[in-house]
Amino acid sequence: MHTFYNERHALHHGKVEMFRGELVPCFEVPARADYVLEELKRRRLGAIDTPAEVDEAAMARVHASRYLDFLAGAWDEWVALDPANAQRDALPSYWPIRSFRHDVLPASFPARMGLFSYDAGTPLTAGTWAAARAGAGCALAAASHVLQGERAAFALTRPPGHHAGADFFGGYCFLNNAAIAAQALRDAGVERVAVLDIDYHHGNGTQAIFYGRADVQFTSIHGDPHTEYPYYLGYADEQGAGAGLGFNRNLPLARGTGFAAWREALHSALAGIATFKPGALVVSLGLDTFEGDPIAGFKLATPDYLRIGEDLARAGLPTVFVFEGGYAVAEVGVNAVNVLEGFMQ
Ligand code: SP5
Ligand code: ZN
Repeated sequence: MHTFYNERHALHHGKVEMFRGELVPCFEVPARADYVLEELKRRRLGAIDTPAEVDEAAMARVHASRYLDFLAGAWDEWVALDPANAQRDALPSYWPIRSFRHDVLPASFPARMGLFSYDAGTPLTAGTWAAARAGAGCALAAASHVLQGERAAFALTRPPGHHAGADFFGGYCFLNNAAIAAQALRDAGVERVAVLDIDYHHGNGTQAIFYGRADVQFTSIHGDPHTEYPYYLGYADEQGAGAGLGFNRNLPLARGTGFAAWREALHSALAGIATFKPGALVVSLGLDTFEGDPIAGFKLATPDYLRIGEDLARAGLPTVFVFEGGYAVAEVGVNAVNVLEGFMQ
């Protein structure tokens, strides 16, 4: 399987995230991608290419222009607040909930930062924009590769993407790589695209982007939002809205779920995808379902990821894999490549 990778991912390297009143070291670190890259090479999974510049127009098909403009200038605005900020990650402190206005763009940078985000765990750094754009470019290149007739391709991207919505960042995500890939497949003429999200956390950004649409079906298997991040979305009764009713499917599972029950959910998800008869599949490939993950609660073991790849291959669809979460850094490479190798067998 072909991999699309850009070393510029490492330009995004947050120092700290807010957790229970403390700034703690980031879980989403550059070494995650390094481990995956190393394992891809070690097991000779296939060619690894770095795409040329990202297609801006393809990004703008998913994200609001005022959000993209904000991201492009955010670091400079942060540093302009105080030159000492150059040494600190940018984190939001204010959010416009419910009765607040969302149609204003305050002049204040911290106010705009809150308008475009939903948690204090997603630091924006000097290289975030460059890294996120390079990642979106990898997702687009993987989609193109599949459009050219390849069975599958892998976008090895970070920061991850599935928590990012049309106009917000959060959950370590800024640009929704999977959604950008899915939209690119649609725009290239694939009539129906399925997105399957197997990250431990509900893909709230991807769901929100496609919630009103019948042409992109979204299915997610994740920790029950009653107890797990992102808490406010990902419940089973979210089935889509308007034309999109029936094209969104959430399969929340209790914290502590092991592979047997998880795999049943996967088979149910794949049955629903088959009914949709998509022309292509985008997999949001999070590996934080692993038993050793420091911030998640499922109990999947390393060999289970081979079975996941085999099950996904049985769907028989042109497939774009997009890297998402997975924070057991030393194991994330083996687990990710197990899925890809299982798929190719
Ligand atoms: C892409 C992705 O997987 N994003 C996940 C974002 C999760 N953010 C909340 C993390 C909470 C960290 N909890 C630390 C527990 C330490 N024992
Ligand atoms: Zn996750």
